[in-house]
Amino acid sequence: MDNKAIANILYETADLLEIDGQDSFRIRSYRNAAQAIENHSEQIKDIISEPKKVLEIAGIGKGMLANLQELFETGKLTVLDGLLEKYHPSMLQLLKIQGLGPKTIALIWSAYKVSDVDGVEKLAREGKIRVLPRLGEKHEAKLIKAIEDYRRISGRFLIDAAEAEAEKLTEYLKKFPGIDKITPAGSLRRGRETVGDLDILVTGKACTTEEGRQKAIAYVAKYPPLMDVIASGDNKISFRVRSGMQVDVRLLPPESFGAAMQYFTGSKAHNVALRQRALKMGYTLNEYSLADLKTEKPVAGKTEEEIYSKLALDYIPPEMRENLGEIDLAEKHALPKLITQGDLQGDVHMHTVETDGRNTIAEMAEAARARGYKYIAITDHSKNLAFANGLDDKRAVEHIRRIRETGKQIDGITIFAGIEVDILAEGDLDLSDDVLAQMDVVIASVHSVFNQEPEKMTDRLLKAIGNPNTSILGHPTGRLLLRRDAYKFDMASVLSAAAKHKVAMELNSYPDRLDLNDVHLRQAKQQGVKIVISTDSHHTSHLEKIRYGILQARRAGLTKDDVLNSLPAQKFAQAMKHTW
Ligand code: DGT
Ligand code: CA
Ligand code: CA
Ligand code: ZN
Repeated sequence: MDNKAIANILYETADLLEIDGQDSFRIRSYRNAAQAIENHSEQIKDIISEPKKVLEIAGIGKGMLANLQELFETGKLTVLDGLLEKYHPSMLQLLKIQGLGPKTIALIWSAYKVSDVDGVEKLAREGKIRVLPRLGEKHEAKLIKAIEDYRRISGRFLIDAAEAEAEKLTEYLKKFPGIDKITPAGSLRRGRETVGDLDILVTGKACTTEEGRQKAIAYVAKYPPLMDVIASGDNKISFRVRSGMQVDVRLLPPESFGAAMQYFTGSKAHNVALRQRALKMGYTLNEYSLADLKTEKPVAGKTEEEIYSKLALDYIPPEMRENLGEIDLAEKHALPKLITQGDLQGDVHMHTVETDGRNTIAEMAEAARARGYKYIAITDHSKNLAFANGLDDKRAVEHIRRIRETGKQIDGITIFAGIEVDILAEGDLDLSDDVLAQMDVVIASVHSVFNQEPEKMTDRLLKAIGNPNTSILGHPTGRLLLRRDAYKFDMASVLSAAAKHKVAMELNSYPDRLDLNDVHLRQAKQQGVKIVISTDSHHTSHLEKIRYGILQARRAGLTKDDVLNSLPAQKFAQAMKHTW
C-alpha cells in the first residue's frame, strides 16, 4: 500500500464521517492525516515499524498511528468498515461525482435513505432533490449533468491505477500454496490507456482439481480490499475492490494457460479474426485450447506461442492485438520490430524546482543516469504558466547557464538546456526568439485557452510549428484522460506542417495524458513525422512512467527508427535543430 492509497482511504473515511454527522474535529484529523501522508516524501510502509518516525509527521497523532498500524496489519480500517456497513459501499461511488459533497449526500441520505448513484439520479429526475433544504432547481440540474459526466468516464481507470491494483492482488495471490503463475490479461496486458476491468489469470497445482479451485476461490474472497463479490463459479470469481474497480480472477489448469492468456488478452476483435482463421485451417479456438475441428483433440494450449505458431503466424505482441492488420503482417513475417524501453537513450521533457518540479537539475540528471540514459533535457515552464512559476526571458537565460554548469559537474550524462514554452492564444511562443534560439530543445505546448474554434486552434498550432525555434510539439492534443477531452483541431494539417518543418510530435508518457494516442501516432508515422517519447517528470520518481509511453508506441507499431530519443546524444541534438 503506497502513500496515495493510504491517503485515499483516509479521505474516504473523512467523507463518510461527515455524512455521518460526526464532530468536525474528528473529520479534520482524518483529512489532515491524509494530506500529510499524500505529500510525505517517505513511504509509510517503509517506516510503519518505527512508530516514532510516523508520529513525527505533522498531523499524525497516536490515534491515527493506530489506524495506520491496523491498515498495514489487516488491510482494513475498523472505522471505515463500520461506516461502509451503515451506508453501503455505493456511497463511495456517490462521493466521486463532481460537485456532490458529503454535506449534500448527508441531506439526501437523511431525507430518502438513498446512497447509490442510480438512486440519486432517479430522485433528481423526479424533482425530489430541489425540495431539500438549501438545494434548488439549479442544483438538481447540475447534479443530473454531473451524474451523466460520471457515467461517461466511470467504470474506466488509468493504466497506472489498474496496474497498481493488479500488483497488489498478485502479491496476495502468490501467498496461496499451489498457485504459481499469475498474469494480468485483458486491456491491461494490451497496454490500453484506460482499463475497464481487471482480468487476472492464475494457474498452478491448486487449479487442477475442483476442491483446489474452491479453496483458492475462498481465499480470493478474503482479499482485504474486496468490497462485494459479483459472481463466483467453478473456476472464476468476479468482485469489486475498494477503488471501485471490478476484477475477474480465473483459475486454469496449466495445459490451458496459454489458450486462456490468448483468449482473455483479447482484444475481442483480434480473437474473432483469429478464430475465423483457425476454422479455415480446420481448428477450433477457445479459452481452453486450439483443437482439431473433427476429432476435437487439442493441438495447442499450454503457451500462446504454440497457438500462434500452429496457426502459421509469427507471435503477435499483446499491444498489437486490436485487429488492425496485425494478423496479415504476422502471416507475412512482416510485423514491425516494436520499440522497447531499452532503445531509448534519453528522456527530454522534465521540470525542476525552478518551476513546478520537486527536484533539482542535478537530482534529475543523476536519477536519469541511474536508469541508464545517456542524456536528458531540462524543460521547465515559461512565464504564461504563472501558477507554475514559469520563467521569463531573464530567468530562462540564467536557467540555461545553471543547466550547462550542472552538466559540467556531472559525468556520464549529457544535460541539454531546454524549455517547455507556452503557445499563446494567437500562436506566438511565450519567450523571445533570441532566448529560444539559445536552447538545445524547445517543446512548445498549449496550456491555456483550450476552447478555441477548431480553425483557430489549427492556425495557432501551425504558427507554433512554423517558429524555427520549435523542436517538439508537446502533448499535442491536450487531452487529460477521464477528465478533459482533446482540444479540437485539424490533425492532418498539423502533421503535414510538422513533417515539412521537421518538428517532432511528443508522446507524453504521463498516464493521464498518453498524448499523442496510438491512432495519431500511426497517422504521424504515415505522414513522415518523428516522435519523441518523454515523461514530463516533475519528480525523479516519475522517470519510470516512460513505460506507459512505450506501451502506446508499441500499440501504434512504432520502431526505434520512428523515435528521435533513441538516437545518440549528438544526433538527437541535431534532430532538435530540424536535421534528421
Ligand atoms: P476493458 O476491460 O473494457 O478495458 O477491455 P478488455 O479487452 O479487457 O475486455 P473484457 O474484460 O471485457 O474481456 C477480456 C477479454 O476477453 C477481451 O479482450 C477478449 C475476451 N473476450 C471477452 N468477450 C469476448 C467475446 O465475446 N468473444 C471473444 N472472442 N473474446 C471475448
Ligand atoms: Ca478487462
Ligand atoms: Ca473482464
Ligand atoms: Zn506541459
